Amino acid sequence: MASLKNLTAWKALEDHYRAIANLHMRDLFAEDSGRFDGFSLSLEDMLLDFSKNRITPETLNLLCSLARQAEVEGWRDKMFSGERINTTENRAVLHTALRNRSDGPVMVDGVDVMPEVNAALDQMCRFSDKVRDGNWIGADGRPITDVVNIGIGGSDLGPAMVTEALTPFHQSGVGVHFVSNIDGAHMAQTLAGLTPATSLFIVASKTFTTQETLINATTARKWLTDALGENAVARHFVAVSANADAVTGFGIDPDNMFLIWDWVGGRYSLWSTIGLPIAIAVGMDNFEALLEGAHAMDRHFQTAPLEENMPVILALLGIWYADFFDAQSYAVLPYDQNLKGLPAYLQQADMESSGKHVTRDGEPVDYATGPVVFGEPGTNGQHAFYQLLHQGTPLVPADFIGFAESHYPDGDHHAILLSNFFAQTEALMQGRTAADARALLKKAGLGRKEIDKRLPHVVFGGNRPTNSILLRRLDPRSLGMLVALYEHKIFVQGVIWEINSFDQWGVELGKQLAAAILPALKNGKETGDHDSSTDGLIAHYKRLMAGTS
Ligand code: G6Q
Repeated sequence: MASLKNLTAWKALEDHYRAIANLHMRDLFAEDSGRFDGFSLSLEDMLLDFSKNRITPETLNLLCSLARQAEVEGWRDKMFSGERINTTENRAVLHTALRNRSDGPVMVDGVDVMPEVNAALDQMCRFSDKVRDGNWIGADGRPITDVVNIGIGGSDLGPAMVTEALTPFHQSGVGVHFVSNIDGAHMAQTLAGLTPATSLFIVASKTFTTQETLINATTARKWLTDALGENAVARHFVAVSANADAVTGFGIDPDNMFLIWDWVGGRYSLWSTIGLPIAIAVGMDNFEALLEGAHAMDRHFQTAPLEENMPVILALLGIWYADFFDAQSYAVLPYDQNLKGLPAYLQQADMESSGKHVTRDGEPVDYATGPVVFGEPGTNGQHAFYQLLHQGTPLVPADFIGFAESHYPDGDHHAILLSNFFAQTEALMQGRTAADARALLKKAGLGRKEIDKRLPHVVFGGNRPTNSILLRRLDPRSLGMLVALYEHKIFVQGVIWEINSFDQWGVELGKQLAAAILPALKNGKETGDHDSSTDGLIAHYKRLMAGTS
């Protein structure tokens, strides 16, 4: 059995929870005019305001003791120094080496990986410059106008999110597209707008065995060779992978392969050559600024005391709600349309890392681990699911993320956007008391009877926790800091929950199961191999396809 609950800090937090669970943040703010100063941190332009949480200074002390007793600092040092902390896959976890902007070495098994990392960055730089400058010539002599990244999961979500987030920094007329889904619609609809002679495909797959990516790449290859012939493949396909043999087997010139290493986890790989589409879209200077932002957060994570350490604080608050308040989800709410991919990105980063039910030693956990992550950009979410955040029965902690400056400053859009951000966090914290609600209804001209009837519906309990993350503007550096902040938050939670945050056996299961059913869909083989529901679905599919249903 896991040992977390035996830690003295855990037991103290259980007692403390009972003592403060019914405190209202409204009162905590009223009692302490310095609450914002006491519960906020900054790094460069990034402010983390965590004062609107159900905590007191004692909560924070106890949570930091928990982090110390769980040896967060020791595990952090193991990660940064290249120890094989991903034990089920026997791998080091070194996405931080990819953005190591210091001159220092990073050792894996006694070998400094930095020369290889820097060589890969140089290769990315040369190639992305060529494509953007029109010097990478297609089979018929024309320059590339469109790049299609074919990948899925970690080989898609990170680069897609960052490329979109940095839209104001796109440097050239080269369009960058992402195809991930095995659903033929995704590839067909993307290709429909493209010309073979001016299209370049990046096949992004660390393993180069992922079914979706290989099928999509095969479809793209046929589309290309039907128009331009087999010889065109070398000019129109490049690969990002750790599997050189499979890349060559697919027909891609090894000179056009960008290397990734087994110590880079898929969902932590946007900083690697998997970021090639980002570099093509925004240029290598901006890609390096992204790395530098992440490196600044790495340094902060490594050096700041736990009490002042942003990722540690975010992680501890997440544990406070998941394990003591029984919150089973949390919302990520970017108040920036270009960051609309962030919730989906963090869904993978967080849920694939923390969706674990056994400890690193394989013992069942007897506490909650990773919550469900969801979100939408504000203000869209306000008109959709915020109702539940304000008045629903579950407690849903939320992270609000915004930027002081807009890349699109015309009119009042941005001030209105941010006023919504701030107002929502205030309302979630304050709620609306019965007295205020009554006064409001009275002012609207309602009679006493009608007021009594409506009152329960317009009262808001408040006391709903939020973190506010405010930065100057969304740019490569601030985005790097933001993403690294969440990566380290996830890491700290994994250490405290005693889980391996870096494997993903659930993904592997999906890969195997589909392979087992495909033959039954493709040929006339009778079903009967599966449970009655799965067999029933297969049989009904076949009847529909045969026109007999
Ligand atoms: C991420 C996971 C997973 C992976 C995809 C694609 O951490 O491992 O999302 O990125 O399954 O894998 P390939 O890059 O090997 O195609």
